[in-house]
Amino acid sequence: MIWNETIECMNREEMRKLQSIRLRRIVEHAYHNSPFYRKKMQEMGITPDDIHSIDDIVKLPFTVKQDLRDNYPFGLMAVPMSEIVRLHASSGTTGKPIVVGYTRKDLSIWSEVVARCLTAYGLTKNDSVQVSYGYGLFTGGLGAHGGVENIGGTVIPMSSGNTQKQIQLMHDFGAKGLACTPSYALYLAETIHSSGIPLEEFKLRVGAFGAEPWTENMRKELESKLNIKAYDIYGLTEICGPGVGGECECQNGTHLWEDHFFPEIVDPVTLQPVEPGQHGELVFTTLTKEGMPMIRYRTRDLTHLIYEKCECGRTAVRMGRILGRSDDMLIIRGVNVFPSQVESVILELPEFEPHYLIVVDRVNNTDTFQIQVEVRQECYSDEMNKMIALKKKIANRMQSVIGLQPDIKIVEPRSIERSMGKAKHVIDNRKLE
Ligand code: ADP
Ligand code: K
Ligand code: ZN
Repeated sequence: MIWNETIECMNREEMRKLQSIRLRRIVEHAYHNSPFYRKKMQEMGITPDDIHSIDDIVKLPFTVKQDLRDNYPFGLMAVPMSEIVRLHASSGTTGKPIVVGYTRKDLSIWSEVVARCLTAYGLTKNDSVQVSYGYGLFTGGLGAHGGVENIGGTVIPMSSGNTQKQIQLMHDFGAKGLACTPSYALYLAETIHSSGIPLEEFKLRVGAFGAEPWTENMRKELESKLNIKAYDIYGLTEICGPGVGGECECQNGTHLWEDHFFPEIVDPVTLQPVEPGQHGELVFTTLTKEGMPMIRYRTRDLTHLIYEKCECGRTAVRMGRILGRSDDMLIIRGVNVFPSQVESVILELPEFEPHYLIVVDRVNNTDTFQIQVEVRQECYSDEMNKMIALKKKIANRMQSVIGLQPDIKIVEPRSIERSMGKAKHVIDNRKLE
């Protein structure tokens, strides 16, 4: 099933025409209604008249997170506040949060794109979906919520937390879909297994997981633990929230809804567009957003784009898995390390639980690199030799994947903190210096 076949399966030439019309319109809107963008464009010596087609997008200035901070809270709004009907903000682990405002139309587009995702996962109005993303300023909860209502499904607005109750109601209400972070899905799975309720008594079939990077190995883990199909949903507050893209039944890339959010991949250093299909930083331009248009917004997410038509019939461009945010990349003894690489290795090895914590520090001018990981109860042993062999096994595998030998600390099952939202996988004590 396809929610909006005309758009999702539009041929590329027509899509580019549509994007061209919309780009011109959004640039006009931003230029005339947002002093921030007008100033930026004037500094580059361009006006909306320089934009003829989507190819001209490269003439436009980039926007970065710092621009949102510098203009906190409402400096980037391009409509009067009377037109803004909703605010959201991202967690903003450092400094001021990022605030975004939506008009009525922006909200309806958001629920349209989430509806496309949910339909691609096979959900319909006959299904109920438990939304276990946090509700509130975070876009996850209300974003997924709007999409479920739009397809006519039954929303179970749980928000995150209260894990025992989540399990109980998921069971009693017969939720077919679960929308939450992959980390929380893992925690919910663990809780179901220890609850003693047989998995067969749950109607769960579909996971809509996102808001943080996750790996193919994590997908396999969640699918087998919950007996579901686990699909990716991608988004970020600055662009609208979850639903900027979603996977289809092929599970072979995340379709981006490029009639609303135009994606580019640029080299994060030179900021030049990369060759088609190459990896780089994902950049979005919102083609229809009224409240707070984003022009060439640098996401910091590293991925690549796939332009071939998908087996599912959709032509909408696909994005490969996100390796991580460039901000999350650790440089340890000169080697680039992504938490997702560590996750992937841990999930390959059956002796370990899929929970881990990376601890980095600097001792005597040298970086230390520790990975704490839980060993499965069945694999735990009092015999030193066995534990040492296990440590060696995982350390060697890390060495071959990352190119760096970590110090492995095996910890007791359930000792690493579980996450109900975005998991925190890294403690970098070097930053405290
Ligand atoms: P914050 O920046 O505070 O985390 P957001 O909720 O806006 O706030 O986070 C958006 C970011 O989350 C994205 O830029 C991306 O790094 C990450 N993200 C969201 N969905 C996914 C996904 N499906 N896969 C990988 N990363 C994701
Ligand atoms: K996120
Ligand atoms: Zn597809």
